[in-house]
Amino acid sequence: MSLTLIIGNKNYSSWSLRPWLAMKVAGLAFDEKVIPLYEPGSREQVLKYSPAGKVPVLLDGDAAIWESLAILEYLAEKSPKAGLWPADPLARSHARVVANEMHGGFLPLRRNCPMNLWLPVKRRPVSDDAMDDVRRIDALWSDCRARFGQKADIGGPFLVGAIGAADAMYAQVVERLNSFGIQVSAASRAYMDAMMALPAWNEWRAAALKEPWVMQGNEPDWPLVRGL
Ligand SMILES: N[C@@H](CCC(=O)N[C@@H](CS)C(=O)NCC(=O)O)C(=O)O
Repeated sequence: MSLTLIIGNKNYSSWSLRPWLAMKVAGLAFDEKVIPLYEPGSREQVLKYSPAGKVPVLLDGDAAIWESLAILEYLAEKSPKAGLWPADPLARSHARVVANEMHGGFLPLRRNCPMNLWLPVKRRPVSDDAMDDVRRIDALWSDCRARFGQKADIGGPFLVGAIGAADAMYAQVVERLNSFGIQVSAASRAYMDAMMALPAWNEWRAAALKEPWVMQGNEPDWPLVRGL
């Protein structure tokens, strides 16, 4: 298959990070095309690839697949050896549960703490409903680690052992909690550290920091000097 992933700005596009990270950790070869979002003409460019007008979009030859979770499912079906979902049925169903909980939820956290890799981010109070989301995510991650972390046949420091689609779905939450300095339990922090130690994570981050686009209200907490 000849895959191209259409993504938004790496600094801001939390949905784009999901399939991008999954494809990198799964070792799937792909080309990428970055469309800077919320610029004049951005929407028209995205609409060339997806009628929904949103990124990410995966192109497989002439076919276009949009919606991050559908892209992950497509990749898992096309490349079963990539191990994006665990082989064990119970671990697999739990990975799908937590991925779906992320896909449809946590709106207050997503609104209140936008993804932004320029550190430190602008200080702002984190709302009570966003903190409710943080508590639920912290419990969900800790529960995953307690259920699957010790299983010798599954193994690995990620949500259901080895890295996969569930982790890809939460990658942007890891980034948000880290950049906003939000405290979580030791188990969740260890999970975040494992995610942020991935070479793919650092590849995305390094590319994000080189991007020239600055979204209003999401400037870093220091004067941004262009060209550095
Ligand atoms: N449910 C979609 C959400 C995609 C989404 O909201 N993408 C944002 C970027 S992170 C976007 O394309 N925004 C552009 C716009 O709304 O015009 C998914 O999972 O892929």
